[in-house]
Formats: sequence, structure tokens, C-alpha cells
Amino acid sequence: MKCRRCRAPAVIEIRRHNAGFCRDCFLRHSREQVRKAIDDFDMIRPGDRVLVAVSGGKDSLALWDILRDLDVDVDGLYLGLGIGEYSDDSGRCARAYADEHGAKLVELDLPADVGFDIPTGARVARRAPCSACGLSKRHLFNQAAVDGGYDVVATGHNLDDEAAVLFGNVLRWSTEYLGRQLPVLPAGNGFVRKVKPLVRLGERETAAYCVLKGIDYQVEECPMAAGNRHLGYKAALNAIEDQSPGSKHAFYFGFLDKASPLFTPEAVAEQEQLQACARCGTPTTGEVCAFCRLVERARG
Ligand code: Q46
Ligand code: ZN
Repeated sequence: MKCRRCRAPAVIEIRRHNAGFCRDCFLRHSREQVRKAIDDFDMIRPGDRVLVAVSGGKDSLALWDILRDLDVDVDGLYLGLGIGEYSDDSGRCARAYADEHGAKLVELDLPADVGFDIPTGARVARRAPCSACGLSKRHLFNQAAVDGGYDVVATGHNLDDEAAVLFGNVLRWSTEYLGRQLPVLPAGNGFVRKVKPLVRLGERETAAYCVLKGIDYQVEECPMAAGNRHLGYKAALNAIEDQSPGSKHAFYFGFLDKASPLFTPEAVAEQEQLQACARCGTPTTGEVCAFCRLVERARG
């Protein structure tokens, strides 16, 4: 197979684009896909300071690297989750990237800075680990961005992630989530803008990007993910994609284009009912937000 752009031998085939690429043209293609997502959804504006949530995995490191290549004013944020060896290795990958590239990495540590790790916190608070983890990440990423004077938090969610989340939400018709499943969530209510610039790239592509760029990333899956519904949705979508390449893209972008606006009124109505958390000020439905309740229980 030859590169679609320069006819040199291809190193990767992307079936949904019906194309192969050589190394350099693939890296350029990846940057262009991120640029297009940023422009199409007005994710990052000139002068914005961006904080990218770096887990040490392929997606977030590829995102950080591409944003730097695109001359975005971007720093990394690593949050230690206290998940044993997995977290130790993830932190090492994030730091190694920062050191090698002279990039700034802001670090936070859930056990040291907040007082609990994910496995213990989830158990004590009787929450699924990924739910406690997601809640903590959302809260602490935003807090770090506000504290550091950033305008935007960028996360490494890719096309596979977004299609799988959408699949789960559609299976259950979780309309309250469908109204908010967007590649950009605007700032407001004490939250900075949240963006997902990798929505046009699949996870095979972010992995290839890191390998071709020589970026060392955490290859292990988080041990807490086992049995997670999300993995089942991904496997189902992979089987469909295998049969008809382009299905995930059509599913996700078709949703954004044709269906997502139908669910906006419900999401807006929900937002309007929120009030400030009595402890931290985060908008919430109750008196104290879910994160503050988690912290209280997890600290014991
Ligand atoms: S890190 Fe956290 Fe993921 Fe691990 S505990 Fe679940 S949510 S699987 S992206
Ligand atoms: Zn709170």
C-alpha cells in the first residue's frame, strides 16, 4: 500500500478514510484532524491558555504533543489517582514527556492533596471506582484550571471513547446525558470551557501517533476498568466497524449533527436548577456536591 499523499510506502492504513499514509503524512494528517475539530467546534480561540489533562496514556500524550505542534499555549496536568503501580508508571510517562520536551506539567496527587486514593475512596463511599474517579477528575481538573488562570481544559477522549459513551447513553436512552455529550462544553457557573480535540481520531491512530513520534506511554489498561460496561460497548462497536468502516464516525458525528439539539432543552433546564455547593461552590442539584460528599466519606 502507498501513502495517499506522497506515494511513498504506507506505514498505516485507515480504513474509514480508505487511505494509507507514510510516517510524515500520517503525523500531518493527525494534526490536521485535530485542527479541524478545534475549528469546527470553536474549541480554542487565539490567546486561550489551555490545560491538557495528561493521564500518561497514548491519547492524552498525543493530544499534548499535537497541541504544542499547533502552537497552542498549553501546559499539562497530571492527577495521581493512587492506583498502585498503574499510577506510578502513568506518572512516570507524563513526567518523561514533560522533561524531554521542556513542557510544563502541573501535578496533583489525590492521596497526598485530597486525602484518599481511588480504590479505597470508592470502597468506603460505596461507589464504582470509575464513578468516583470520573467525579474526582472533573472536579479537580476544573479547580486546577481555575487556580492556574487557564481558559480551557482539554481531555484526550477520542472517537472510540465518544462513540462508546454515546452507544451506552442511547441503549438506555439517558436523555439527560445525551444533551450534554458534546465535544465542547462552554464555560460558565464556575467551570472553564471543556474540549475534546481528539474526536476525529481513533485510538489506533493515537497509539500509532505516539509510536511514530517515539513517545513512551502507559500501555497497561487501568486495573479498575475490568468489567466496566464501557469496554463492552467498545468491543461491540469494533465488531461493527470491522464489518463497515466509518460506522463509528457516522454514528457519533451524525448524532452531533442531527440528534443532539433535540436533547438540549432538557440539559439546559437541568443546568438552570443547579445551585452552588455549600462547601466548594460547584453547581449541584443538592446542597453539597457529589465530590464534596465523596471526599467526606472517603476520608472516613
Ligand atoms: S482511570 Fe479512573 Fe479510568 Fe481507572 S478508575 Fe476508571 S475512570 S478506568 S479513564
Ligand atoms: Zn462541593
